[in-house]
Amino acid sequence: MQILGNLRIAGQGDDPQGTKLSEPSDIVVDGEQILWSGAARDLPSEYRDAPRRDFEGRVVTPGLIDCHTHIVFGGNRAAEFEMRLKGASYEEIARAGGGIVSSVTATRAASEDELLAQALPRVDTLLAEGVTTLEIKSGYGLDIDSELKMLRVARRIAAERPVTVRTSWLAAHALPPEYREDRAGYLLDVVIAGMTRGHCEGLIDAVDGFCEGIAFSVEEVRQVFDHASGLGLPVKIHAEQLSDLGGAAMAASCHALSADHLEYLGQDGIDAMARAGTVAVLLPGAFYTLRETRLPPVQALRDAAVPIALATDCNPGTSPLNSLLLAMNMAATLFRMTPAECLAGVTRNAARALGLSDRGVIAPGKRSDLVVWDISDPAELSYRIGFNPLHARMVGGVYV
Ligand code: DI6
Ligand code: FE
Repeated sequence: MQILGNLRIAGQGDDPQGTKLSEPSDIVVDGEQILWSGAARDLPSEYRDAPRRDFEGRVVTPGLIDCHTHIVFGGNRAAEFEMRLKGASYEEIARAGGGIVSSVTATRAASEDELLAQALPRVDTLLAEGVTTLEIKSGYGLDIDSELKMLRVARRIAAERPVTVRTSWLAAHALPPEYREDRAGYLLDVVIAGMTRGHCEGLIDAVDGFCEGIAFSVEEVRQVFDHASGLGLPVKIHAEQLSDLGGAAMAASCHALSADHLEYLGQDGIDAMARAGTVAVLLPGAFYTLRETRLPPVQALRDAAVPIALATDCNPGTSPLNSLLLAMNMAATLFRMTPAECLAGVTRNAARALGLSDRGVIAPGKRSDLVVWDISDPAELSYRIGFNPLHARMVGGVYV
């Protein structure tokens, strides 16, 4: 047992003024769990003799959660970046066989060790900013063995670093060249058959699909989700990123944990998400990289009380972003989310987007994943650009 003493807890819970700070507080931790938190003067006597580290009034938040990444991939897409700067659109590049497919070639060619070695520096950058839980998707393999290879690398990241990794099966990310004439065959032979295998191997925590004109239709993703439900796996979706196909509403009807991107989401989708409790995951790094001008419907999501999470979407094509703090800043500046919403978006609501009820808030019984910051106002986490005020972090009760 140990005490993290003299901290000010950044307001969370359902407090709309969520960037308020508590009075000087103590957090009692026992192994992977928080036992108690509250005003220092109320510390129960049974804890008083536990070893204590004094944080001198610093601000503490739950460990940050990056709930949407494609951080395992081979190679990079700097050349495509240059093409887009010269005017080519993301969709044009994708249709010409570049885009996702070029990352697929590099990912297939890489060994597990090589993919791990390429991913770890990106992971380490996130962790250095206080990320303690990370979602990682497959989707650059697009054949069963390569997709499973990606997920094994994701699991190895959790073994190599102090972070919880949640994996998502995203074989329905793009159609690989060898199936160009056989969409149905790809869905059955690779997406669905591979899902069953990955599930049997314990590699899949959730199933995702890219629902878009350049990817898969609502009906195709629904077929993938039906199979996931049969296996008891939760689902999530990439939807309404480039157009409004109604993917978010379909996903909500399948009780999706989250629908992600959502710039083109309409009111029907919002209502369906509100009814189902589906989290809206906004990805300002992709919005920024694609120079998108259509804003996600933040006010309508608020009005409907849809929980909003934020993530990096770290991927080689549309969001080469390795900073969750920068994602918070972008969401505030570009989407006009409040600093309190940004903080909830990478803690409480991000936990919900992953179906994790044991984290994302500082409360008894929750995981002892905590970050102490050298700031005086929690809004600084969203306000500053390219600045990391992390002072200390604890993962599962251990300072790292
Ligand atoms: N949406 C995205 O923004 C990424 N995947 C997706 O489904 C882009 C993936 C890529 O271009 O490599
Ligand atoms: Fe994505």
